[in-house]
Amino acid sequence: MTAALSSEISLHPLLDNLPSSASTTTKQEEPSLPALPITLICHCPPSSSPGPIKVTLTNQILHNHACGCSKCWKPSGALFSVVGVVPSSGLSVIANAEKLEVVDENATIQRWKCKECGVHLYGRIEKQHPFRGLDFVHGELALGQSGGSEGEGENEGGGLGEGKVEFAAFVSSIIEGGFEPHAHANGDEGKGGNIKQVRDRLREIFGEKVYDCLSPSLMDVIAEWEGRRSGKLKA
Ligand code: GSH
Repeated sequence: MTAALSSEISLHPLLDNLPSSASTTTKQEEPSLPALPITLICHCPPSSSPGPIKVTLTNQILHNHACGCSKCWKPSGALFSVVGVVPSSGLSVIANAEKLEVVDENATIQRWKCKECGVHLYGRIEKQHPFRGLDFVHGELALGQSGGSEGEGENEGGGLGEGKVEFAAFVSSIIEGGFEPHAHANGDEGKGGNIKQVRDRLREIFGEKVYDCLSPSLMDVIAEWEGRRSGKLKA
């Protein structure tokens, strides 16, 4: 049974049609890996001049998760971004790099977006950080290519690497991004719906793995790195 989420609300095209507890289904355990290299393509039309930005990945995308934060790129109408990681060493911009610009130079993650269509091609951490050396990418930008499942709403194939979205992060952040958390007083929940509906549906998909920051194991990695850096933990 699916939690009642207003049909006007899209979590993300890759999540909207997933069955409950998707991470435990057979499909999720038998992912179809896309052929390498994976090519990520921005949303500029192929016929545009100079054409879309293209980025290749020589590694599969790992650890895809849904992120509700206001900084990560979300497809039009979606409340969440789907983000995965690849080694920075395997990522190359192969077409129209001149259209890339950093969204916010002060952010920890330098997110490189297309100046024309706004799609984020990759995010990179340049400063000292436990995740330095990994790039953050949106595998859906590869959908429709070899191994892809474009338009099926399936949580597999395409550029999603291991083929599953593992958890939901920064859920409360969708509110600061403009999602109305409360039902309106007149009983009409309106376009925003409410945050409980969203959390209920996320729990159906991810079980307990629905968080307001990163997952506990990733938060532990960051905290341990900080503890060693500050000297509060032994080097
Ligand atoms: N509530 C904030 C928002 O929605 O803007 C959370 C932002 C945030 O901390 N995002 C996480 C992060 O690691 C997940 S992507 N940010 C680092 C950065 O954006 O550079």
